[in-house]
Amino acid sequence: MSALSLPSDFKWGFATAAYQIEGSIDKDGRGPSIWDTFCERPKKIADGSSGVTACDSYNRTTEDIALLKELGSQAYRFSLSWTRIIPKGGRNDPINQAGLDHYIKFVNDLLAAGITPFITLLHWDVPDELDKRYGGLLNREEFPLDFAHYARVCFQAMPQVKNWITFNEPWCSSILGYSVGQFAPGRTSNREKSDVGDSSTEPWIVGHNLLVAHGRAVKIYREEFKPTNGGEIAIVLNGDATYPWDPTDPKDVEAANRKIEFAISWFADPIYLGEYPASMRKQLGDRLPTFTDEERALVHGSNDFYGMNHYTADFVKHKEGEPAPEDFLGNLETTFYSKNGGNIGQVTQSPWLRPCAPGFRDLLVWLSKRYGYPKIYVTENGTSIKGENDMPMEQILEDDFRLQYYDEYVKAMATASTLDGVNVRGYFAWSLMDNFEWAEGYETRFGVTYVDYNNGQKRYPKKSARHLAPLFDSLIKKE
Ligand code: PNW
Repeated sequence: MSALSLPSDFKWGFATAAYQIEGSIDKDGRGPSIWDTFCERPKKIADGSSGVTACDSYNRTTEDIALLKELGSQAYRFSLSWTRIIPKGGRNDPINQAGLDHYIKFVNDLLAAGITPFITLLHWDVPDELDKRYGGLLNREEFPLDFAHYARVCFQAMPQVKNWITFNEPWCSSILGYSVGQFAPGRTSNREKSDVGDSSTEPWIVGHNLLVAHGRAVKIYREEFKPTNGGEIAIVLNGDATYPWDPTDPKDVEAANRKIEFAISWFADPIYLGEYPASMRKQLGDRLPTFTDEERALVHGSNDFYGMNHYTADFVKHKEGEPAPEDFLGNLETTFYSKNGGNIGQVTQSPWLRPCAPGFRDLLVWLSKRYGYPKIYVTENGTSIKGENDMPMEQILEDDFRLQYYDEYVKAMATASTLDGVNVRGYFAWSLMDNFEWAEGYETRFGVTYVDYNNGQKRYPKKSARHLAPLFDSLIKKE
């Protein structure tokens, strides 16, 4: 066990996102995002809630920084609310200095506390005005140009920030926002959920536009800011580890690989290899956009590091016959049990999440092999707990299930670093505190810190919060 280690310059900390924690949606001139309007629609959020107050972090930056310090966090990954900085979002729309000043101060306060900021430019809260003006993420010309302008405003205002992330999880924005309709803006072919949307085409267009917008922002950073400020920039991708349902069936083995291609390589292949995966082109044909030469040049080679969000694993069973037009998995199904009675992991509060730490090591190796052993920052990892929200507070604070999840996942990552040559250099636990868990509202808690929503958003660190500092201290090599 003591043979496991992480590199001496390894950084760890906690992660959050603006809409999930900030609240104060009208303060200091902030404009509405697609999540504000989505939450107002009936039956979109499980508990009928929204980010109106959330954890009130907009008004508690000092308290949040003190919490990070107390827990030993060396770095903090958070996102900016685009509509605080440019309330309407567009490149010809006014900049809101009050919103920008808020983040400049926050960054300076973090640095003064010795905490390294990792900034996500967009964690799903697209300006609502851009959605209404030209279809938001669906617009291949306008959206990348507006995003690139917003990115430039942020780079310019915060030269002291050396770690930038363009987008969080384009898979979720595309598939959950434009195929399943479970996330904003809620478009889908399912007419019980939405009057508008086409699940067979829109998610692939949105994914393409996010890649191009990412590429545009990276080009600006590298040409206009990196030479003087230094610093790095990348996109964050999510994806599960996979195992074949029947390891002796070559079709299940292939399907398990194809599931990762449809989730991760959809974005990572264009970035590292310059083209969409062959498996996706084969299934989707011309529903998957084709890169123009200009677009390809923007996207290919556009990551300074690999940003990895990872939570779970699945067994994968291939499907026979033609996939449905709205299929986004790659003509396969996922299961919790394998043919031989294997169980992927214990249930949590999140239907899609079951802990399986060996999968973390396996996926780190898979990614490293396919993309040439890039530097990896794990930008999210964590778990909910079945029934946690219904427990008395004393019991919530004793979150041994979460503590064990972190212990096993961090050790699996250290194993990949020590034994497999994986170049992992940073880790962020999701999340610093319980927060607005999107379509699940506040019923699902992912925090290492309990937030008492009924008593002024007061924060109470859970047991898991105090486990990470000694754990990383035992693994990170001393100079
Ligand atoms: C991530 N899935 O979302 C997000 O980046 C966070 O904002 C979120 O709070 C966290 O994970 C926990 O959910 C995901 O259905 C949401 O596979 C859904 C899925 C994956 C990631």
